Amino acid sequence: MRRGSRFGIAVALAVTLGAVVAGCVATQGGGAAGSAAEKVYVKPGEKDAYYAFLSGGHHGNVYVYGIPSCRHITTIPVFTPEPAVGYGNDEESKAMLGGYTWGDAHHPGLSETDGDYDGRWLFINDMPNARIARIDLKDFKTRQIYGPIPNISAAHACPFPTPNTEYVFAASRFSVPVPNRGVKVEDYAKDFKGIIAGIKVDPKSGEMSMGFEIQMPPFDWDLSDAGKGPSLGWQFFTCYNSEMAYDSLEIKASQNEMDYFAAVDWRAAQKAVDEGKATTINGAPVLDPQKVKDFVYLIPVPKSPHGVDVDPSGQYVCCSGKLQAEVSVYSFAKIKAAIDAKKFEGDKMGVPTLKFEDCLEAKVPVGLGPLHTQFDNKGFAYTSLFLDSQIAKWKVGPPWNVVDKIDVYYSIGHLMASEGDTRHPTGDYVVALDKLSKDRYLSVGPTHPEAAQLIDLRGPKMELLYDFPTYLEPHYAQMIRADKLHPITVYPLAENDKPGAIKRAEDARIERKGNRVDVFGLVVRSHFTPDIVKVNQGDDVYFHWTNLEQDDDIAHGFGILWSSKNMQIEPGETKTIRWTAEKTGINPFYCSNFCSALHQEMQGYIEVRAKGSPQAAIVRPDAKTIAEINALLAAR
Ligand code: RUQ
Ligand code: CUA
Repeated sequence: MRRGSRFGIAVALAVTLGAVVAGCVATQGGGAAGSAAEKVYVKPGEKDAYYAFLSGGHHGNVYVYGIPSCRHITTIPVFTPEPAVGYGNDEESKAMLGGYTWGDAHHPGLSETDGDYDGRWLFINDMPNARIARIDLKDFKTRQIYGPIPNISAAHACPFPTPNTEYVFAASRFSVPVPNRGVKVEDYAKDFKGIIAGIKVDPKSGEMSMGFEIQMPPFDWDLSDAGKGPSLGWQFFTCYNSEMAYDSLEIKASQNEMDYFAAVDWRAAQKAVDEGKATTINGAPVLDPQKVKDFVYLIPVPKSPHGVDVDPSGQYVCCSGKLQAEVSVYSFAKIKAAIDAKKFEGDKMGVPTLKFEDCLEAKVPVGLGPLHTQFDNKGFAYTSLFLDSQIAKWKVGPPWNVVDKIDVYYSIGHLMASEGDTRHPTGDYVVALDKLSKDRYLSVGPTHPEAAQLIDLRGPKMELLYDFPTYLEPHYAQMIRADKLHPITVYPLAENDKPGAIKRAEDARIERKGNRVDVFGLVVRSHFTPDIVKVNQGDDVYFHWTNLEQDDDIAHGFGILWSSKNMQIEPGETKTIRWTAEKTGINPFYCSNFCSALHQEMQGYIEVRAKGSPQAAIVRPDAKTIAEINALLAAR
């Protein structure tokens, strides 16, 4: 009902605005001059100023876009198998997925140094299975999936790296018994627990490992952000359902005037764990605030908060109550003073609660349904308004007023500003990540694509530049200056130390032990060595293909007919895939990735003989084949 009329107004407004805008933007001056079309146009052969990483939601992946062109550049497989490149098909990525074929990815988190994106890694959460992945931005590949994190049920407030990427975090969206065991749902308040986890990140390799866990009241822990500047060393987490309802949450969890955000002193938490003050539960060191003190506090927030966002200076913590028309801005100095003076109102399961009035700095009347806030370089904040379908721009600091609003289409969730989570946002763009798109695109049936909208922040007023649809379902996204990333073009062969790697034609071979067959092979334009593989029915065949190319973009594929086995092998890379010879007969394979004029000729045969047929323990290519391959390599 409400939404219908809202759309009606929005459409009418858009039409009017459209007429006005069409008449005036062309005359706007300054660095951001030109029509909206000119501002998003990136000429053929030119490149975008920013990389944007959009979470793929329940698609489990990360989408990479160029901004301002809004061109989709690639999709990085993370929590979900991707047959085109063989992600989840080759043995290494299959092991990394750990048997899961689904994830729900919400929050990309770029690694930071000194509070600015450093372009090394991108972390992202899989909420339901409480996992965090690390993507290496040297090659845009998922390199680690950490988890399921013990005791965490649905890592929504995750990963939100600290300013020097010391930690990424996870907090339980659904509380459950910890350790999980046979209890009654009705005993929720007594037996269920929330957990906040601090996951350490190795400063050199990015490898994640368990740091600490904190037992929290069984609220629904929702979102997080890292302190910086004066609040460096603290991590903040919002929650809803401080009512501790376990059914009909949409009603019962909206009763209290105030819920909370937690402030965690992560250095103190880690120290307590290092001093042996934690209890090990399911392999994780868990701190119980009823026993261990002085590292976690609760601060009241009105009306079912969602986003928590720390401003670039690190002085202010901005929380949005979904059912409120205001952003509550807290002063970290005030929070710290109240903690130091031990001015507590009480406690929740051992976690001291501070007083709202002691910590609040300002209330900003942004509009209905505030969710998330991002920042620019001119002292303004931008808050998404789900119910109003708008973005409100407001002044961080007195008089804490709203200075501009823009309509978005429709129902905005997160928003992403250029370098918007750092100490130095660039203030160029914000992208609205709308939950609905309704009438914005050619219809493709009942489910519409998601709508992302590029908005220019460079002028005095926000200006909508471009709409672009995305596949399901971006939640959060981050945008980093393109000149901070330096992806590799090939994997240097000299550094390839994979166990299955071979680098010379002479080393190509087929080895057999019992019914395990290992094929150590080479791919190079336009040949598989070996291209005839003879095995017996029932053999377990491990193909280890090394791509000897050292030219960028010359990837080869390896696809086996009548199977789900396909993968891509990039220049200089070795990948292993396992295939079982189920039936006797001839089984072709081919290069599935277009690589050369003779790509179509790049194929081979697996001859599957009857069980027990005599086979040599090792088969090598003959001298003639080696000479031919060496000629190919020389011509490469
Ligand atoms: S959430 S629409 Cu999953 Cu980050 Cu706020
Ligand atoms: Cu190799 Cu196509």
